Parts: sequence; structure tokens; C-alpha cells
Amino acid sequence: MGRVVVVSNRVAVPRRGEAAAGGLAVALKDVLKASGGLWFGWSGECRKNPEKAPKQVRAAGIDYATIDLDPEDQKGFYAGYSNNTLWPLFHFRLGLMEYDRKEAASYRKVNRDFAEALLPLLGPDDVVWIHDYQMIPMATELRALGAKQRIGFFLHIPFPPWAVLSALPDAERLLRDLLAYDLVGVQTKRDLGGLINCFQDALGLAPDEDGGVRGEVAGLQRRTQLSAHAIGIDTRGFATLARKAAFGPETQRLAASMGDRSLIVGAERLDYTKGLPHRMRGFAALLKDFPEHLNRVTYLQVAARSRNEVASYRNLRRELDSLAGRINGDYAEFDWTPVRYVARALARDTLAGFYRAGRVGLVTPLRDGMNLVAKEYVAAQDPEDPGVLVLSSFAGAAESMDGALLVNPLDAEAMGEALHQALCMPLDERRDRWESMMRGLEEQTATRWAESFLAELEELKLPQQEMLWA
Ligand code: GDG
Repeated sequence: MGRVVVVSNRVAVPRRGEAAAGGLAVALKDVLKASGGLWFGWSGECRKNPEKAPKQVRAAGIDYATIDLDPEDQKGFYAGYSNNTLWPLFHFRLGLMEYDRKEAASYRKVNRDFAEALLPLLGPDDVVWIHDYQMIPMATELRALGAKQRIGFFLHIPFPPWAVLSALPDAERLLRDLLAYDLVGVQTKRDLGGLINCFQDALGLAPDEDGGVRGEVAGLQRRTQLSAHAIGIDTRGFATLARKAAFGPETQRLAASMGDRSLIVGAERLDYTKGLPHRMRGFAALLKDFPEHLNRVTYLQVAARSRNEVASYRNLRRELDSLAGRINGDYAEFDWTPVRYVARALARDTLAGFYRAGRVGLVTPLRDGMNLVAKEYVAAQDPEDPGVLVLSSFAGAAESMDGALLVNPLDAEAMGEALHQALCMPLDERRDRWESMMRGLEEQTATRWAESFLAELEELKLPQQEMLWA
């Protein structure tokens, strides 16, 4: 196996005194360590006329190489095209999508800068694994510079069908960019369907019987394998974290403040894809339609602020502030606050303890590539007395988490009914549902995901590709 080179916009370079990273970073670090690998990306710093050559450090058996970006380029690339064009588009939110040619050009330029900085660091047998929507054109740029290495791409967010993607002025070009990869991976069968539909309808490319498409890149014929690889978490590690955190001061304080009321818990980045206003309306429907829960249940929502430089995120913050206030105004008693809304991040172990304390995990995005919170909530449960997951059918996680109560987040009353069912569910049923989900999570870990993607990339028959090149 060659050296693995991971590329992502942000790089989790370990810093002294920093809390343990999440499952994704851990899984990537495991495969990097095993192959003596390199992680390449943006340093997190902006400066005028940045150095072209990357800064390199080695930590805990992994090499890291990062570049700084020009502030204007970074703004157009990240806040602009990545998060204000591609993010809403890939989450089916055309009404929130904006488009600006200058930002599209910054996106291309940053991808080119990344490719130019990475190329001199690559050996001939390296296997390159590029991550997510910020980096789609990077393989095109690497191939244009002559890179012959195996290059894989994984998209963490949903892949919409052509009817949606075609709203983007650059849609065809972005699809052609994917043809520069040897393997393109998405989270779910539904996303794979979207990807195949785009290739067929936009470019007239139908997959062959092994699930690959053939196209031309930089004058050469290539074949790109398409497949789904559902991401997971470090299931055992998270379960242990939650078990320990349950005895920690924060979870104890939370439990004491709840008395004998039940807790419904949700936690995410404050992002419009996560359906937070809909979730609050669903909770309000529970209180309205099932008044037996009045003063018996509290909903705790942790919403870590994110992408504050994008206007739609600031608007969402205002909407949530007002909704939480209104629900509390309508239903609170002098000794009971129905919604506890914390608009900032909590420590990872605190969150794990809170998940475990939750009788219901409420995870209802409008669209989500996978949604790791759903998986973490299940992993955090006490096997003797597990809680119930209420999950949006539009989360990638819904494809594999058969023990969850699935809801359409747009239907507030249906969410209220699912919450009622979850709060009243007998122990036997809770255990059966939890066990079936936990079995899946123990098989589909983050490490398995990384290994299976890389195994597929490394096993692709590229001699065939060279014949095509000849
Ligand atoms: C993208 C895709 C896909 C949340 N609040 C706090 C906190 N978190 C942690 C969670 C979880 C992570 O952040 C969020 O992961 P998700 O998967 O739920 O969502 P995205 O950030 O949108 O991730 C998604 C994922 O990529 C991986 O492929 O599943 O669909 O959108 O680990 O626990 N962590 C801490 N404090 C918080 O307040 N420490």
C-alpha cells in the first residue's frame, strides 16, 4: 500500500493542550499513521501575498503540510462559493443559494494554489484522498500539472439530482471535475442515485456494469468509479466517553436540575440544514397535542455558532432566539422552562454525558449527508435503559438506523406524535431498537469507512486506465 495523502480545507494539526478531536479526525489520523501519511490543507491563517510553499510539521507519526491563503481569495472561496453557493445547493436549498462569478473564480484559484503546493510533495506511489465540496476541482488541477497518482474524492454532504444541481451556472464544469478522480465516494445510496442522475442527464454518461463512468480529462480518456461509503463514528470510544461523562459534574448538574422530568436532547452546529426552527415547532406540537407532557419534559438544544460571516446563518440565529422565547412564553410555568437553548459549543465529553441523560435524541435535519450526532446519541446510551432516537428521514443516517423513529421535519404534528411515542415507549422496545442500531454502529465505524474507501481506491484496476491513455 502506498502512502496516503489526505487533503481537506481545514487540517486538524494537533496543538498542545487541545481537547481530543472528533471521530472523523481520529479515523483519518489512524489511516495516516498506518501508512506514514501526510495531511495537507489550509493553515487557518490569511495573509497578503502568502508563501507558495507549504509549512511542514510532524506530530505523532503524521506529517502535516499547510498553506496560508490571501484574505480576499479565502473569503470568495470559503464564505462565498463554498458556503453561500455550494452548501445550500447541495442541501436542496435553492432559495438560499447565491452566485457570484468572482467568488467562483476564487474557488478555482484556491484549488489551483492547493494543487501547486501539494504536487512537489507527492511521490509516484502516493494515494491521494481529497475531501468535500470545497475541493471538488482539485484533481482537475493536479492532473493539469501532470499528476498520475490514484486520486479519490469523498463528498460528506448530500449529492442532489440534476434537476437541483443544474441551477448552478458552473454545474457541468463541476461534474467534469469529478471525472479527474479515480474514485468518487458519497455517503448513501440516495446520494449515489443523485450523482448517477447528474452524469446521465447532464453529460450523457451512464455507469458501466461495475459502477464507473468514462470521460475525457485534459485530452485523456479516464474511468471514474462511483460508490457509497457511509461514514461512522468511533463507536466504542464514544460509548466509553459517555459512560464516564455521566458521572461528571456537568451531567450530574443537568440531572439534578431536571428532577423527575424527561430530557429531550439535540446538538448541532447552528446551521439552516439542521432544521432547528422546525424542531422547535415539533416540540411545541408535542406540548399542544399531548398536554400530559406539560411540566414533565424539557428540551435542551445545544446549537454551536457557525459561519457567522454568512448572512443566512445570522438570520437563523435571530429566528431561533425568537422561537425559543415564544414557546417558553406560551408554555412555561414559574418552575419549569420547556426549551433550554444554548447557542454555543459545549465540550465533547459534556455533550456525550448529555446525550446519555436524554430519554429522547431529537435529530431532525432538513437534509444531511450522514449526521454523526444521531450515531453519537445511540452510542452514548446506557444499554440497560437506552433512550429513543427520533430521526429525520432526510439524514443520510436514516438509511441504516432502522431502530429510530423516522419523521419528516416539515410536519410539526408528526414530530410531536413521534416525541410522544418515544417518551412513552416501554423498556423492552427501547432496548430492541437500540440493540439493532448499536450492532450496525459497531460494524460501521469511522475507521472501517476510511479503510473501505481506501481499499476500493487502491484495488481499482488502473492498468486498464493506462490502456485507455495509450
Ligand atoms: C458534515 C456533514 C456528515 C455538535 N455540537 C457540538 C459538537 N458537535 C459535534 C457533534 C458531531 C459533529 O459536531 C457534527 O457532525 P455532523 O455529522 O452531525 O454534522 P456536520 O458538522 O454538518 O458534518 C454531515 C459529516 O460532515 C461527516 O461526514 O455526517 O452530514 O454535514 O461530532 O458531536 N461538538 C462539541 N460541542 C458542541 O457543542 N464539542
